[in-house]
Amino acid sequence: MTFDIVTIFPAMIEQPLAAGIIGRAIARGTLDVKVRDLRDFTIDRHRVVDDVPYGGGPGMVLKPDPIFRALDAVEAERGAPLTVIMMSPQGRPFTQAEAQRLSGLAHVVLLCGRYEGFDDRVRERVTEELSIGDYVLTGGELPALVVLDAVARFVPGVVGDEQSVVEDSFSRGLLDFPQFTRPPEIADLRVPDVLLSGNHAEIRRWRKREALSRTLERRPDLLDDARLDEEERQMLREIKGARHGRD
Ligand code: J9Q
Repeated sequence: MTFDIVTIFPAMIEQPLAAGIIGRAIARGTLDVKVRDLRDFTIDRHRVVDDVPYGGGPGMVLKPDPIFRALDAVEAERGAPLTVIMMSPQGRPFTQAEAQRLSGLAHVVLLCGRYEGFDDRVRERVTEELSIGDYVLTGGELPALVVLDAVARFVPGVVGDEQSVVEDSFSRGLLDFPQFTRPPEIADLRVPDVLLSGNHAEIRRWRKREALSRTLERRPDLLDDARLDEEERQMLREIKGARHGRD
């Protein structure tokens, strides 16, 4: 899968992508990421990418023409039509389901905004507008990295253990169960006995119950859409019953 990322700060993208699982996938050629410096698509001496807003007001707006030229260049290389994703607080919420859907595409272009945003005419060339959450950032570079990371995990060969991607508990709509490793005791803190018992049926049930009670405690909203089996629905009733009147 190929990503083209259009930004005025290529270093913000390049350094993080060189590390870890994504870095290895790029080195192996499983992923191809091309970072495009928006200033390379200006045609004036000073490589200006922004301008004052029509109608006045604070801040600067990203000029449309360098973005149009950048998208023309990507289109010439990758072929039309492009999937162009604009990172913006006005976008639809980016979710795990969106990540999986986008991983089915051969190429994705990520546009990173800055300042007060893009000239609105850029939206003519945009196929999707995505937000990673309701907070104010200085630009779309970190959101673009978030989207790339979540999408790339679904590309075959990126994550070593294919099974872990599909079985990831968040993909099932629940929070993870707690994990432990050696030693069995540290500073008087013990690993739960069941995990040392070797009883795999018990361990599986304990993990289910922990994932359910954590989700109920911390993110009850997730339970509305979670895909639960009959055993999990029964456990959830028990957990709710045991908690009754305690909160
Ligand atoms: C470009 N705050 O915020 C949340 N999702 C995307 C964004 C964002 C921002 C500023 C610029 C994207």
